[in-house]
Amino acid sequence: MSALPDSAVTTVTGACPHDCPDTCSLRTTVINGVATRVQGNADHPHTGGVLCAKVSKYTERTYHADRVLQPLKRSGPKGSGQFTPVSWDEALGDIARRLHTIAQRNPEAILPYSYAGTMGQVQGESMDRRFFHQLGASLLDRTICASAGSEALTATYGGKLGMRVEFFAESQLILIWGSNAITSSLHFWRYAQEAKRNGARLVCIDPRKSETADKCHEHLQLLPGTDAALALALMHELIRNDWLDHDYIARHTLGWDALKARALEWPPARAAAVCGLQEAQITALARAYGTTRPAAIRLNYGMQRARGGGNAVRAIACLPALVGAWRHRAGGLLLSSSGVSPFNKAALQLPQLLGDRRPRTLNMSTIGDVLLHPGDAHWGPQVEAVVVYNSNPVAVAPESAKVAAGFAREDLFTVVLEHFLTDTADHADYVLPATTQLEHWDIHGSYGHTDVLLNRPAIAPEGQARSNAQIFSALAAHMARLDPAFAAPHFQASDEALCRTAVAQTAVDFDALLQHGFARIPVADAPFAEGGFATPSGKCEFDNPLLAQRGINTLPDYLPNYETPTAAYPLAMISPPARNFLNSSFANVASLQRMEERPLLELHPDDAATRGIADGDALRVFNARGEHVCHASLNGRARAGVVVGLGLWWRKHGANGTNVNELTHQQLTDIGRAPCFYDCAVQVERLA
Ligand SMILES: Nc1nc2c(c(=O)[nH]1)N[C@H]1C(S)=C(S)[C@@H](COP(=O)(O)OP(=O)(O)OC[C@H]3O[C@@H](n4cnc5c(=O)[nH]c(N)nc54)[C@H](O)[C@@H]3O)O[C@H]1N2
Ligand SMILES: Nc1nc2c(c(=O)[nH]1)N[C@H]1C(S)=C(S)[C@@H](COP(=O)(O)OP(=O)(O)OC[C@H]3O[C@@H](n4cnc5c(=O)[nH]c(N)nc54)[C@H](O)[C@@H]3O)O[C@H]1N2
Ligand code: SF4
Ligand SMILES: [Mo]
Repeated sequence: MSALPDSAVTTVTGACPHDCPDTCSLRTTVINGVATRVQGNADHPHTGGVLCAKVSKYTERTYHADRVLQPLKRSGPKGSGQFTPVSWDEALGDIARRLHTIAQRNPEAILPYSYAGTMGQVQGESMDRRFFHQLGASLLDRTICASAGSEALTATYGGKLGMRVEFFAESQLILIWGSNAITSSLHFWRYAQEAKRNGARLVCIDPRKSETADKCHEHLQLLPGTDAALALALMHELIRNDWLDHDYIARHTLGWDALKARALEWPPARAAAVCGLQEAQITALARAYGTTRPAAIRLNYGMQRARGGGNAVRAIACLPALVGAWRHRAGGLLLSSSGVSPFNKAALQLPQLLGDRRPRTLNMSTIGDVLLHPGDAHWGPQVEAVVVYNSNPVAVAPESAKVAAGFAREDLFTVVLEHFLTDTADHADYVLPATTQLEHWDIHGSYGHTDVLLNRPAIAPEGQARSNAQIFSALAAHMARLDPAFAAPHFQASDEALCRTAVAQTAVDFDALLQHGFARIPVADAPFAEGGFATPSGKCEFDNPLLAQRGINTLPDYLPNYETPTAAYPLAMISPPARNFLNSSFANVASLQRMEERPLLELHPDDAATRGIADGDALRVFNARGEHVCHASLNGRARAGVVVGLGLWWRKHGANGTNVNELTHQQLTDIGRAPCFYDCAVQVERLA
């Protein structure tokens, strides 16, 4: 390395694009145009120079031998993953003609499908939206992850806002509720560790004895989907012992009398029976929460993936107001901070291109049913074309047998923008090679902290890869030959110009971003210390009258899971993230795959023993929807009655060509129309 001239070695500041609350600032070392190392930026306080194992391996992913580096056209049967390379012109020309033909009949027969493969404003939600708005395609309800919790939080506080993550370091009690922080929000965990060193107590509330539970002082290992019952019993104890901040309740909350009456129906013994906990665990937690200041709750989305997930978030979100925790900057709750995002989304996405058209909205969480729907007068036309980017629905969406059957439809025209031949890309008619974060511009907010980050390209695009925004821009240029509306200048904006548009007329200074890579958004230290909730009443809405209009109970309640155990399917299955994957991303990176070994199902030793299953045995986990073959892990993390299939492997990695989503269903949460990944009953059998 010392032989190289200094000028050939550069360090480029970027941002981690992944769906992770931490949104780290990256420093990429580039030698002679090749990225050799990706590290955490020590100058960015939340990153603190530290990255997770996954993104530390980013060069392995970027230079992976399996990267798709040129446009591919299907050459075998649908779903076979057989392709031949074609030129960009041939691919985009044909795609434009196909989409135009469908749009002339009815543009709603075209469906964009994207999620958070990158969370960037430009590569995630800019030129693509302009393109589909101009086309008049069906709109997508992006519910697959967080909409139950987000809508529930908004119904209670008025927006996605909460404690600033750095102040958890000053808390004296932290409830880590439905989150395996060591896996999924490592940089929050660093603040929690600091608090622990300063004497704070850490309590984990999770059906799995996670890596995080191992490191907390207490662990309440409740049954999946029972969090609302626990929260109501905590309220019961706060009331009975008068551990309440009466002044805060009187001035800053709405519906206290009704909530109080509801909570008094939940003595700890009742909740203990529902949650599968000891009564004493609940009363001890209530005492700690009622008598420790400042007390903070780190809620995460793991606890809202069940039928009552929205109500559970509402119940938990009431707790800080009851004890006046919000008065202190190190007290309160954090689920998501994305409400402070300053971006000018309308300027990026140009919804006015829809004109007076009002296309239908289809829910991404039921993509299986959506693709299999024949279409009718009420529902609208059958989906004839789907354009997928930043997502791998065949692996990540629930009830994957139906999702795969939908994507396998011979008459469906499918375009997938990807880095790799994922399970979804295997079903494409065209696969278009997309750049990775090291190869393109982007700009990022965060849902875990409150900074804005700029991502500069560190290297030139690999092969013929183009960024998502450039691909939609080039596709628009081909469409313009068939429909002049696509010739408008807003389809030719560069990625860097789109980054500038994102923060134009906001408090964020683009030149400062260019210089430092990140900028702080001004936010109050203790956002609700004096009330000031963004709800219509300006109060924390325990009782929210507007929910009634949507057919939702106005007061938080416990709703049992859709799938409570039965004789045929006696085990509850949850499928939270594996530490070394990010959803289904990284599941094909060899060094990370080795760390996760193979698809596993964690079982309690008693549940294994009654089935004659030993550690490492091959097994089938099944229900009426399908079966998944994997191996038993008796690592002590599962509680009796609950099995854990850590996700998300690709289907094609599975011994029988499936992953855990073969077992999940498409019913939706109480609030937010989201999937119920962790509300799923199964049976398990040793494989002969
Ligand atoms: N390494 C890694 N990091 C990730 C991800 C990843 O795949 N891998 N995914 C990212 C994404 S997309 C998201 S949305 C975030 C958030 O990710 P989350 O979905 O919040 O995932 P975790 O933080 O792992 O927390 C899930 C925890 O909730 C527990 N849980 C399951 N059911 C229940 C329940 O009913 N009640 C309670 N109290 N707990 C329950 C699980 O056992 C698990 O330990 O993480 C992001 N970070
Ligand atoms: N059983 C079960 N299922 C789950 C979950 C669970 O806990 N259990 N978690 C759910 C959650 S929280 C979420 S958020 C979803 C996530 O589901 P997805 O959003 O689909 O996330 P990934 O599986 O990471 O797939 C993202 C894909 O985008 C691609 N990609 C990344 N960057 C770019 C880019 O710049 N351009 C293009 N064109 N492609 C790019 C990646 O290569 C990857 O294949 O999964 C959900 N599914
Ligand atoms: S995935 Fe999360 S922890 Fe890892 S580098 Fe990205 S933002 Fe940081
Ligand atoms: Mo997610």
